[in-house]
Amino acid sequence: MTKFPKNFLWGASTSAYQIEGAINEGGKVPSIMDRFDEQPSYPEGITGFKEASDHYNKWKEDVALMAEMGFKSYRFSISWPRIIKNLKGDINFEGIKFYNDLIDELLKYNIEPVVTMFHFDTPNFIQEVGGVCTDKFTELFEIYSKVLFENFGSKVKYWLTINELNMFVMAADVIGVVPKDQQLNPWQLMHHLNVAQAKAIKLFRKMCPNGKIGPAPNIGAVYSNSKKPEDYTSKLNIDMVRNWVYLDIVCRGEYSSLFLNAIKKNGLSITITEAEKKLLKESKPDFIAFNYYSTMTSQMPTQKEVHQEKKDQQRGFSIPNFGEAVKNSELPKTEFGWEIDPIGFRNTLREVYDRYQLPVMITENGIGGKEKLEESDKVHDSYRIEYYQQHIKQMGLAIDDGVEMIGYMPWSAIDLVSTHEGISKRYGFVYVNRDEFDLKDMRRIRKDSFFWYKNLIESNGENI
Ligand code: BGP
Repeated sequence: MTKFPKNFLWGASTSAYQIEGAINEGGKVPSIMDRFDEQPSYPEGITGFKEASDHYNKWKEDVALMAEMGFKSYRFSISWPRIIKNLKGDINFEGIKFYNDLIDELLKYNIEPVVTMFHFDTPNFIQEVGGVCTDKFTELFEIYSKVLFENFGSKVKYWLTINELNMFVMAADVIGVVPKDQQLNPWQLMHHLNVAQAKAIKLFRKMCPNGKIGPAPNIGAVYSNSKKPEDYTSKLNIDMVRNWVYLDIVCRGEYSSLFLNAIKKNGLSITITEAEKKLLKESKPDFIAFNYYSTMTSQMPTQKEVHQEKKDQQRGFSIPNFGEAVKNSELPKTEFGWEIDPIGFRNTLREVYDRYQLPVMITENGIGGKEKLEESDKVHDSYRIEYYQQHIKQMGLAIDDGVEMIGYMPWSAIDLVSTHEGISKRYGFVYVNRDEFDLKDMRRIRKDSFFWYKNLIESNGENI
């Protein structure tokens, strides 16, 4: 049985726009997520983010529940549109107070705050000038970063730059991070985000010399679908564009020549200035945080056309002479069709650590499912307990293998609204009593997994 490190950060994760609600309260300005559900592409019969889990008003109760579970850490995002009011960078002090109070409350219970600076919710005033696809974005992100470090830098030790930077490339339309009608070169967009991230890291070194900062992409090992050598080539290709390009740039400070050649073959390129090259070289992280849900399996496509399944983050795609993501017949699936691969978790941890030799923090991992509130306020989510048991065991094996780990913050601390599948796709240890459109009383209810996780944390991972 693995011995987890003494100060291992057991906890869980959320993001502002998926949990807070109160989109017009406390001086918050609109974000692209506030009205995402009104876009024609948003699925019907699914709630948006206007009320979410009303954490903006219930945060104290929520933190008390985290403390009751024994959390050592809590990963949440700060809402940019709650902090900055306009292009001039005017500060909303009510927003600053909200997060200061939240952080103080966490520290009161000895819960380490782990802050994501940007989790999908671009303020509308930035979208109006082109959003994440422009140079302006990188400037504005630096201004915002300065405000964050100035106001919270002395209390928050662990910082995450941009949540799932790779999903801006791979699933922008599904998650709603880039409006559907906006034309873009996905790799140039990625580059803007990478430059924004580098600017934040550079500033952090100056302003918070005692803190730690890292990226937070979504990473998952890629398997070859067969013993055919060409399928292995496709695995290498997909690994490069699904995983490594996002970590190479921040950990090594440059794009690999294989990656640049690969996009060139598809008629694309990235414009990189000399100043950016220098900046990227000098902005390295202290650790790697990543979100893990599943692995991907790949083969060399036989068909000649690019095709992409529109479903979600786990979507299939096929690029001629490059790679095709296919279903893995060895793996079971969640109710929402995501492949479940606990051993893949160990494999991914090993690959990430071996490649970059930096401590690792897991900032998401979890299973979404439909749940029923039973009599006397019970929620029997044994499938979630089983999912966590399997993944935590494999994480333990990765630690035994030699992977240096800081903490585990699965998704999510309490129920919240999924990126595009509503509140019925629940992830939390705590049930929030609302339906897609009936807000009921938003009561918080401890699920079976709540008690299981509490016990696990108390024993530092031994009582699994
Ligand atoms: C990640 C995001 C989260 C979260 C999670 C689950 O991609 O960082 O914001 O929502 O996936 O995905 P979903 O909500 O689509 O089920």
